[in-house]
Amino acid sequence: MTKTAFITGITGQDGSYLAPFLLDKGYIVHGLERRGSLSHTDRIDHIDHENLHLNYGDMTDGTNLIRLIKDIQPDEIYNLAAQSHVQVSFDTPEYTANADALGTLRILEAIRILGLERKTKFYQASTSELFGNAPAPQNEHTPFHPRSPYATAKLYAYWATINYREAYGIFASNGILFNHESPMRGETFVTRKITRAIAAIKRGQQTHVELGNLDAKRDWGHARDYVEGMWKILQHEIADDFVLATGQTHSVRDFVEAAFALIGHDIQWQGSGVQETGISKQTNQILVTINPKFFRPTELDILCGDPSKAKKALDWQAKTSFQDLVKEMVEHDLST
Ligand code: NAP
Ligand code: F7E
Repeated sequence: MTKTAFITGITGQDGSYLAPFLLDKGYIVHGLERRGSLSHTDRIDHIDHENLHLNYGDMTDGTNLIRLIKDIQPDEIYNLAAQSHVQVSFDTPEYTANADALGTLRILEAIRILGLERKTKFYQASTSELFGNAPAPQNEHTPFHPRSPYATAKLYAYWATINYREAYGIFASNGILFNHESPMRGETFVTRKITRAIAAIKRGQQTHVELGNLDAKRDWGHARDYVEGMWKILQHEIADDFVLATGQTHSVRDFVEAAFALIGHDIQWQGSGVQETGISKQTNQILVTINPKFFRPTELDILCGDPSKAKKALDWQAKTSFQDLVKEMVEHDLST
């Protein structure tokens, strides 16, 4: 029987990988599209498929979400929509809570109000940001300590998902995903900011890139691998919560060095604090400077996930190495 999926956040990075993944599996895919004065659908415009349908709506508009879910009657909902930028959440905490925390509640309530508790499975896009500065490696048993308005909103959504599972028997699962990137990554997240800057420097359109904390460490995987994990989480025999991660961690500094090496610059670091610069060994150009405006009021020093539960229960593991991820992103930005 053909399954129907509803993806909120279909126009984002993960949605743009998940939609074709599900279409290839034979799903009918509905997505939530925000109306903007300019189009938001660049990442999925290339998907020309009769089973892909976009519906206008917003995570802050509960009645519309109920109407859509009533009409679509989804077998699976992937709740990917969110104000997903940690630094922006410090400037927009109320909106972030509305979209990320209450938005999740609105979808769960829609499933309950419409009597879809036994039909519709629910995937919540939870995050390694929940762990805060808990010692690495972090797994499903690591205590949470959110350190941003984004993470506190996502903590509410995480627990709402579990509460609706326990209270109403909804197949509702959290994927606690560590950072995952791709050529489709938003341009102000640090990896894509670096790879886009490299392409602009190579073309002579920019001299250097301004960054914040170079010493933060993240467990970076590829979005393509992680959307398969989302699907596997909803195919598991019981609803449960899973960490998806690579199990390896690299600093922002490591990412800078790996990315610039691909265009022939070995970075040498000079100075410290806000005076630190990254200089090309080959040309002596200053390619990296520090701008304190990219520092956060509270930072996460090291994220490194332990994905062994997902490996054992879901037969899932990250396939793309850090080096291959950096290469794919740099090559994409150099070619566009
Ligand atoms: P993204 O690229 O920022 O995409 C976010 C999506 O949410 C976009 O489609 C965006 O629409 C939509 N959206 C935002 N606010 C909305 C609203 N009020 N109503 C309706 N749609 C709204 O994020 P991503 O990297 O794909 O991440 C997907 C999800 O996983 C997010 O929930 C994120 O918090 C979570 N997550 C991401 C990572 C990661 O490393 N990527 C790790 C853990 C968890 P527009 O296109 O119109 O802006
Ligand atoms: O920052 C540091 C920054 O913004 C990574 C989201 O998908 O993953 C993402 O959140 C690190 C931080 O991602 C700049 O301080 C240095 O330590 O790329 P990011 P994030 O905050 O880790 C989690 C798992 C999510 O759930 C989120 O939705 O890089 N950093 N210099 C910088 N970060 C940015 N953005 N810009 C800089 O110039």
